[in-house]
Amino acid sequence: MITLHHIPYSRSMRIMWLLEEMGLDYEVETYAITDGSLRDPAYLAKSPGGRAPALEIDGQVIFESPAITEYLCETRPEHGLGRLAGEAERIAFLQWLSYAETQASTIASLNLQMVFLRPPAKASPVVLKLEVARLRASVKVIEAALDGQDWLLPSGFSAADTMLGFNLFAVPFFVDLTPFPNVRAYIARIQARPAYQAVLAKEGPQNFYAQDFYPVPEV
Ligand SMILES: N[C@@H](CCC(=O)N[C@@H](CS)C(=O)NCC(=O)O)C(=O)O
Repeated sequence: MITLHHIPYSRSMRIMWLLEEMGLDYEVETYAITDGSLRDPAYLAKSPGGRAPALEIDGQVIFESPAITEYLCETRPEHGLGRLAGEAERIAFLQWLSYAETQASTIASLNLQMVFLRPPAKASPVVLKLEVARLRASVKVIEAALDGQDWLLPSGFSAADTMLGFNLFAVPFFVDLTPFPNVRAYIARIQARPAYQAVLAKEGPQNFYAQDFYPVPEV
């Protein structure tokens, strides 16, 4: 049995979505960032950094969503969701897996400052402005990549989309997507996928973001 160690609406959604796209059976063990469950020694033995996702599969445990994604694609090539060594889009595929984490690190920083910090702790408006500008710049890259194509790779949907597409759940809380029509159409295509809808049905309503949009306070 495959077991996904999961925090709802976190990066582990990437793996849940990929498992759904592959039609694999899996169990879910759920954690929360704030209740100490990620610091349980039994969990730290699986994911030493106390982060999610971790995936138990084929008699081993893997942490880090890009590594899990790559492993699933390599060991289950029949689903056609990876671009394996020697294939034409291999380099682009690997780049997008890593780029998803480059962008997610900015989202994580904004989540920390805009959502988790509670008074009297106060985020720096200067840092927030810089981080939002960095996130917007990272969206521009996706906008350009999607010019004339539906998915990140010209040949069609792949696990690059499950890695990076997940980020686009969070991005609209911080960046106005009005100037990014390709990205908005991409999000609509993601939302239309049955596997993505299955993930949302399992997750239930998100209660992480309390506002529709988090504007940067005036400097
Ligand atoms: N690079 C890792 C990042 C994993 C990560 O930081 N996950 C977050 C949830 S999105 C987490 O577990 N946070 C718990 C914490 O920071 O204590 C990956 O892509 O799997």
